[in-house]
Amino acid sequence: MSTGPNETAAPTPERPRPGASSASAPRVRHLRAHVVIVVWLALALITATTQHTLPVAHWLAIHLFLLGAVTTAIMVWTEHFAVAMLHAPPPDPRWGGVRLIALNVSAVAVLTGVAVDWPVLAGVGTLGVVAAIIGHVAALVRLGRGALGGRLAPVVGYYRLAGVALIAGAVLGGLLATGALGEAGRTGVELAHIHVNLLGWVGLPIVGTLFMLWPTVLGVRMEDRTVPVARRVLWLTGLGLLLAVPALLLGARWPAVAGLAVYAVGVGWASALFLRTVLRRAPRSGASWMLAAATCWLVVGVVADLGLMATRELSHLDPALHGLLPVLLIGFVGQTLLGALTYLLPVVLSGGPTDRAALADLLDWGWRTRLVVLNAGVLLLFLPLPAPVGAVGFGAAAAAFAAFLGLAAAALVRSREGAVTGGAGGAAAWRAPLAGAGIGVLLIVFALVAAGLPAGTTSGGGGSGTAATGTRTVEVELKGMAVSPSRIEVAPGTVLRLEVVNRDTQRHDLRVEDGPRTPMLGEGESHLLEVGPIAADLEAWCTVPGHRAAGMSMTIAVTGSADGGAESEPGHGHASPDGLDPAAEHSDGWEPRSAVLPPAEEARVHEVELRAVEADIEVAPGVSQRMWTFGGTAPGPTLRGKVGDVFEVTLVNDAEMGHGIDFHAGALAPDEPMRTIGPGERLVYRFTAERAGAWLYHCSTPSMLQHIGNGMYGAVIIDPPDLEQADREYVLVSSQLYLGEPGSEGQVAKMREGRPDAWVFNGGAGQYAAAPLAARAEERVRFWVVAAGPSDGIAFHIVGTVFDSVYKEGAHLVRPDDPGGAQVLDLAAAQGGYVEAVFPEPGHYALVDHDMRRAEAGAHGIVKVTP
Ligand SMILES: [Cu+2]
Repeated sequence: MSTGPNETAAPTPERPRPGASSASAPRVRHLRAHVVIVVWLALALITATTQHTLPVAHWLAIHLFLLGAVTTAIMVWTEHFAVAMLHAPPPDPRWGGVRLIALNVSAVAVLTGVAVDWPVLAGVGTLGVVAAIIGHVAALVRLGRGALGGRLAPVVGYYRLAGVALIAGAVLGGLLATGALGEAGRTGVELAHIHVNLLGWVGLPIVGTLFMLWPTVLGVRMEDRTVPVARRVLWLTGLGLLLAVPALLLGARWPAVAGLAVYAVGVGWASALFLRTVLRRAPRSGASWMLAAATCWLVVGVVADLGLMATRELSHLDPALHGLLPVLLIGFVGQTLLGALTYLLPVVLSGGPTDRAALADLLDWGWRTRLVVLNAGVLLLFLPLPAPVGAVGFGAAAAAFAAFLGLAAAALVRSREGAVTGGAGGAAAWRAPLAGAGIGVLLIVFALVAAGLPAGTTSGGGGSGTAATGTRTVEVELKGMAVSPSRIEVAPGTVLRLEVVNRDTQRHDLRVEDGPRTPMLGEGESHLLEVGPIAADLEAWCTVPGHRAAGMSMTIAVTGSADGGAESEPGHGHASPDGLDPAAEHSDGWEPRSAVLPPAEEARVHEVELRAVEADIEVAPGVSQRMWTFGGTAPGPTLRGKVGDVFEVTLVNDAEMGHGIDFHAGALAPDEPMRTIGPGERLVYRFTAERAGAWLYHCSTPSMLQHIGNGMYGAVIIDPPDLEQADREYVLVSSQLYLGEPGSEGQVAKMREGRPDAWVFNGGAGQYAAAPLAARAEERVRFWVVAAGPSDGIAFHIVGTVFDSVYKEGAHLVRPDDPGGAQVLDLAAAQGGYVEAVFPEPGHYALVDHDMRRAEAGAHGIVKVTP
């Protein structure tokens, strides 16, 4: 085999052959493709910098870049390099053109479909992308058949595998974009989609190509070991993805970590080879510096991704991963594109050596400044700095990109003129379609921009009178249990679109009366809601239970309509169910909640799992109520330990809305452990109980009035170090009971106005009257009491006793050897403590809340004392 220059240098240009038209044909194809790439890049840049005015700007910017620009570039260049490395005859250019057009048209369909929320179009576009890539992979496989096969033929394996990755990635993306998935599997699919596309479709061809391109750009011979290393890296990265992507899809964290680690080893191996190459000759050109910096960002990105995945639950990975996107998208992918095009555009676009040097000079203009600005920008975006610094970083990176785009556009114009004056027969013929395509893409995007602008203004005709035929787009924010604006006034007939953004950490949606609704939106997610022409007043609200009652609603009012303020709200007025009778009979099979408090376990670390679930519970004799609970009971389980013990509580959300948890017994920064987690998610809450007391724990999700009022509370008992042994210990958690559909207007109104249906101990009205607590005469009995609220405290008293020991909120107020005694343990909402009594003789001692309204409405029980 020959070891001529083509084996070590880039398998580059179609050399100028005699006959102008045949010489220019590939050049014209490249020119055309790169105009499209530059247009995509420009659109991505525009979208990224107008984030706040577009409904799905974040998504759109990323996909204009990756699906538009990068995918087109990869398709063009992998085919070009495959031909060179396989020493294969060039494939039929017509089919190549068809694939590129199919890809671009499909990409436009996907982007438009998502932007205007037309899932069918997005779905069809996805199928088009998949078809184009299948064609591309098939072409790469066909190229290999009967080709001579150069030394670097293994690199083509990267391209084929990348194509397969994109097919998988596009199918997953299509499922996400069309909303074909429910909420349940979304996280896994999203993570798999991101990884297979970024590390597979984009990462593999870049790493593969660098084996050849890196020494070429540096102008040195390839390392001897390049080919075996390239083979092994392909195996490692391929196997890594094959393990990581399905694992992410299934939510299996550790196999995913293992897969990513294998991928990282592959990248590390390749980088070590690149490093050896660069040690022989330092980079001098802009292209080589950009490729070097890009490779560094790849390593940073993969290692950081691996670290994140190893240290947090998959369900919490997504927000953290977004912090990595600038590194991978701008630092790695974008910069690789810039570096590669800086080197390659002159090679494929020039008509001769002089021309080539001139183009190279043009593209190299100001590269040092651009390099520094771009990478400084990525660094600012990557480091955990305050938001304004990140914005500066983004501005810097965007400026560097814009500068390159300007140069690339100039290069394309220049070589187009060269191609035309050079007498290429086909040149004039493609100008019109190319211009048409460019203008078409621009028009689509301007339409998107126009559609998405938060107009607040009515466009269109019909300015006179009350009738309007215009479209109006209004930005709507969901935040802090409110929809803002809470009222929109429109002229009759106005076509209304709501751009709904969730600015809350909790998930919300917005449903328009008799109209469309958004999916559940996570923090920062947005959705464009087409409400259509407005003929009459409408309400819109969040459908998460309780949120509408808490105030998450808005009115869409038609101006001039005859609503004289006599609004009748459906459901308002016919409020609470009938009052309950604490003296009635419990239903068959009813069991009281045990009040017995077992001693603390010896273990110093207490591992507890609490599952947030909804349950129907008999809360008063014969009355069943839907409750929101920790662990299926209200109150949730009582935890007990000693001072210094560590509690590691795993909260699993098995309910259908978000919940969180807050333990008063330990001090820590609330931000992470008290956050709201969505359905299916889990979080670990670890605290050290540094101080003794009877503490409350409760759900931390707004509206806490509703979450506590519906049952999400419990007690944590931390024994004081000198705690004497008692003969018996009981725990009583007091709370208010609100009957009715949880979160309904009627129920929430009662909570707000402080009109409970009952006051209860351990969740049941009168339950210890029906099933008395046991004690023996002369025994010392300790009663731990925690006032859970949500709003009322308690005046705890036991009829017929005197408390000789009172411990309230961390302090012993009365001790047995004190001369004084106590009649009541008074606790405000969320306070706790204990009292001790020695029952002098057998009998029935009533335990009550000595606020008699409450005692008579459920907060009473009996201690039955036997000889
Ligand atoms: Cu909750």
